[in-house]
Amino acid sequence: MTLPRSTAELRALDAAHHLHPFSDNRALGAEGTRVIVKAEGVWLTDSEGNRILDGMSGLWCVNVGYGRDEIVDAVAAQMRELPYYNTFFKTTHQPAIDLAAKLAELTPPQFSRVFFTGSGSESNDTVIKLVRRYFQIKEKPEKRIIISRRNAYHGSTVAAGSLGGMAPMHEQSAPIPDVVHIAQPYWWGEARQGETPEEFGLRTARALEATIDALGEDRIAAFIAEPVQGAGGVIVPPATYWPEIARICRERDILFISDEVICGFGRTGQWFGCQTFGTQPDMLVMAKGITSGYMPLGGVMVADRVVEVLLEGGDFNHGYTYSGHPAACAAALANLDIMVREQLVERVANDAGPYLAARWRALAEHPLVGEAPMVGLVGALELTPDKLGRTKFPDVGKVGTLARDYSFRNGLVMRAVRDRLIIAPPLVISHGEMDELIARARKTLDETYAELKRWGWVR
Ligand code: PXG
Repeated sequence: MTLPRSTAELRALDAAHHLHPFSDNRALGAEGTRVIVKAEGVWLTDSEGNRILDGMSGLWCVNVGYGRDEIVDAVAAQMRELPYYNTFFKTTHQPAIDLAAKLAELTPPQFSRVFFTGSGSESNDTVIKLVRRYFQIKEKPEKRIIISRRNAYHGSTVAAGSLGGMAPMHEQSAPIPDVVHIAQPYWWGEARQGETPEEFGLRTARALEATIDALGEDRIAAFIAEPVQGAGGVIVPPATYWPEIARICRERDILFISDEVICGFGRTGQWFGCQTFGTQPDMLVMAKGITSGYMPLGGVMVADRVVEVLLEGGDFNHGYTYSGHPAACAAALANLDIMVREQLVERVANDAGPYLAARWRALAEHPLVGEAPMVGLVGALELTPDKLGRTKFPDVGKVGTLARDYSFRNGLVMRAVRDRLIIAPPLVISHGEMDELIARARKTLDETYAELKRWGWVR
């Protein structure tokens, strides 16, 4: 038996052997990582015994909370019965079949088929191939361009990273051709002075139409977007944005892809974000909340009218070893059972969502907060030295990181994106825990404000 290692030992080994994602690994090694040892409900415990409220559901995924034996048991039972088999070459198995049928039931009516993957990134790579294959079969192979948005996140593989609009990622790995990025609907950060959110929402939506016209509709295959941009900082579009996008997608011969890796499975108060915002996607991208993160799994729902064309085209030469992995599908089925039985989507819409939103939006009165949007159980706090002028701090990201570190010390995981703090807690978070989350967030704002006063960055 191996003895438990001390925190110092774990940190040293981690620094010596582990390259962390999206990290400055030298700085991280010097500073030392936080070692998480267990979790229950919405609470994490680190190797020093600190209990931390997980305001981010891990990485936007643990929707049903930690410690669900039902999922663990379903996975263990499946692994004893059939730990692995593939879904290539004329074979299949019950977990993949049951999950595919379940997803057809839970997703909007245009969907009855799913392509399984292992992650959100793999799902978006799959989307690119599906979209291009669709127009090849329709004998419009010149329709190849996919329109996306700046500051979108669609994953980290070469192709998914290209769909995403993250400049720091593109600087390190040039995007693939035939992806074009338009403006994001980020009113607080990007509207002109005097432009209302409604005006700005229409203007940014119409950038889609203008781009289709400029490049030629005969070259555009699809538009991809997250209902609420998550990793980009929880960018909640003005009310005019989605209806206008929906109109443009209806009028033009392009496919619309809703990337629901974060917004899916109850996060926004409906099963899927497209239902909250009233869009009609042709493909719906899933991962994260499909298993609440207990096992890695992703998928792409493909609308019937697209499937019909794909079926005419014969072989689709694409797939992953772990497409429809039986143990991951078993985790998803158990997870979805919990969501249905405990009515977690309804809970977000009618109880937890409104409860947290009322308290969260009140944080906008804090002198440091410019806006405090929340949809369902996902929200953001824009930190600013000047609310009315919508001014940004110098050295973007410094204040966000400062506040994020205070939050950690206060026992609350919030993520910082630029100078925006964001939360997406598990959908099971209780009223008492939401009160605790708000108290810790408020303390974090006060401490950050006091520090910025010492720096002379606020008056
Ligand atoms: N689409 C969206 C909308 C996502 O949020 C992906 C695709 C890619 O999924 P995978 O499973 O390949 O990671 C994501 C992932 C962050 C953060 O820092 C967000 C994600 C991943 C890692 C970090 O907020 N989202």
